[in-house]
Amino acid sequence: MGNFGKSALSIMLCALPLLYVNCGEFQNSAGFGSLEQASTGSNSTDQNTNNSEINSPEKGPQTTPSSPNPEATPETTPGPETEQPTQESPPSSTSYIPDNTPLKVFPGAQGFGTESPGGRGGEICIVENLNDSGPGSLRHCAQELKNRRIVVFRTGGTILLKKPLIISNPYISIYGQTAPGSGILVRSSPSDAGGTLYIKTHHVLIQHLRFRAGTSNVNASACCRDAASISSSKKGEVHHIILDHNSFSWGADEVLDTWYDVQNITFSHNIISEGLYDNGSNSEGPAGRGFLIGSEGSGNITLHHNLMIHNYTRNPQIKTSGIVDIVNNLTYHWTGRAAIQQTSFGPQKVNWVKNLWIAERNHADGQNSPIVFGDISFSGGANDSKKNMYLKGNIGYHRSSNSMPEWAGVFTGINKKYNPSLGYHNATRFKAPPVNEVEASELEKYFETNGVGATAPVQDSVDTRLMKELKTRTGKVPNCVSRTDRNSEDRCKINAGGWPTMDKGQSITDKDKDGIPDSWEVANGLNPNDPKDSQQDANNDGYTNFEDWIYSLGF
Ligand SMILES: [Ca+2]
Ligand SMILES: [Ca+2]
Ligand SMILES: [Ca+2]
Ligand SMILES: [Ca+2]
Repeated sequence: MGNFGKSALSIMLCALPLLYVNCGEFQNSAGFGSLEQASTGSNSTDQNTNNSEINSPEKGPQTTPSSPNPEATPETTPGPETEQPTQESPPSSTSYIPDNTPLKVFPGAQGFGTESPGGRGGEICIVENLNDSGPGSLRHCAQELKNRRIVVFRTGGTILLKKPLIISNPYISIYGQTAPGSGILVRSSPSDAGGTLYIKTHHVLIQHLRFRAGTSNVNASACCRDAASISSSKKGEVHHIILDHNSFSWGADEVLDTWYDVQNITFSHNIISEGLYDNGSNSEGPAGRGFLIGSEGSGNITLHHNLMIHNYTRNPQIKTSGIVDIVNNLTYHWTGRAAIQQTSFGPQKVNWVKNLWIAERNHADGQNSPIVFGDISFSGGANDSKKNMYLKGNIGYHRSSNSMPEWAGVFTGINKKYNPSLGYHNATRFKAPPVNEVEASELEKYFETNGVGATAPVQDSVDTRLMKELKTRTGKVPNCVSRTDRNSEDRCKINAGGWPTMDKGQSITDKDKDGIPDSWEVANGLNPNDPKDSQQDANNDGYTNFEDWIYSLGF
């Protein structure tokens, strides 16, 4: 069975809610093909390092006997598909901007897929309560509505989902910065097994939302509990996704991932934090994984100016067969591997440009040492190929300055520095849209100055803590609840500072419900009693009046 079939099989199986347990078992199976295991066939080298990452599935020798075919299994799955994807709806008739617009999804957007209209020109859908579903809920606007749509918030607070939020209808922009009070946090239910957000369609923009999964009390089901996952079950259905200025945390599989054939995606200015380490309900063992980009068929993906913090491993892990442009991302504090490039789905084209990895002060967290894997751990396997990584200006534990060779931070096994004669590095950058760069050494300052994560309307207490921990070089990978007390405590309440208090705030006045507040309409020559004018373009710059308003907010 080819890779296509393998992935499709596992997706189909894991898509069935009744087979959650099987998903966990699959996760525990192999197919993770690190170079050292591929060459030695055992984890003895790992054991010699007293390294607890031997329990991590990405190192994968611990196959589960009940798994029917270890090689048929990716280490992650896109999670439950509790609803069938709907047919793509035609763009709303109110839309005047063609799909093939060269206009960026927002002014200044950079990276693959940012030439997208998102929900531009669509119906304004107002979230005015914190309910799981029903009129006025986020689920109604994001999941149930089929039209091209723009989602705005008239309340702040925490939305406690009863089941995952699944966006499978295309052409949508969700603007968390419109929320009053503390803004919006989306949280998974402890009594549900799935992840928080799944994106399974095209032309999606999400800004300034917080997705924090948290622990699940459902046994053996945490395999798919990401804070957010972009995944497809069909070639060509998922593309043009832009996740900008969001905060993702407390996933039990990864915190954030892409899986299968997804294209033209940009992750910018997000915080990906605190993958839950010993999540208790996960049969596969310790996780704490950050950010995975996979798998076969996926490509044209940009990661720029993201902060990964307190994730045990995968900061990020690139496991695709297409171009991935990784620019100006900062990782602080990991305890297994920092970044990983893995060729198990075919030859790769990965640009690593001016990224920064900062080890925690003591270089250990009672679990592991980050030093033995390098700043970028290159794991090959059956699909090893030449010239599949471009390296420029990355700074980490092993490459502390730009006077060192570009590949100084790359390792190909435990304590095994990359030998340039292997020829994995490419002399030129793989073709990708331009991204404004700073030097890696300037990144911390850049984030302090410009902010990162969901900063609007205000940063929540989780991100405030994380930024302080970065600055002071403190903090831990959360190990919130031991396996024995899984059902008795909310581990994130114990070890990760607790769920933040999110104020509802005071809604703006928007009489005609066109998304723009009355005051701004009056001040800018629009009509606060005309619901149509927000989707027109008074200054003829291509962006609607609604977008002109929202980007005047400065977030
Ligand atoms: Ca996952
Ligand atoms: Ca209005
Ligand atoms: Ca109006
Ligand atoms: Ca305009």
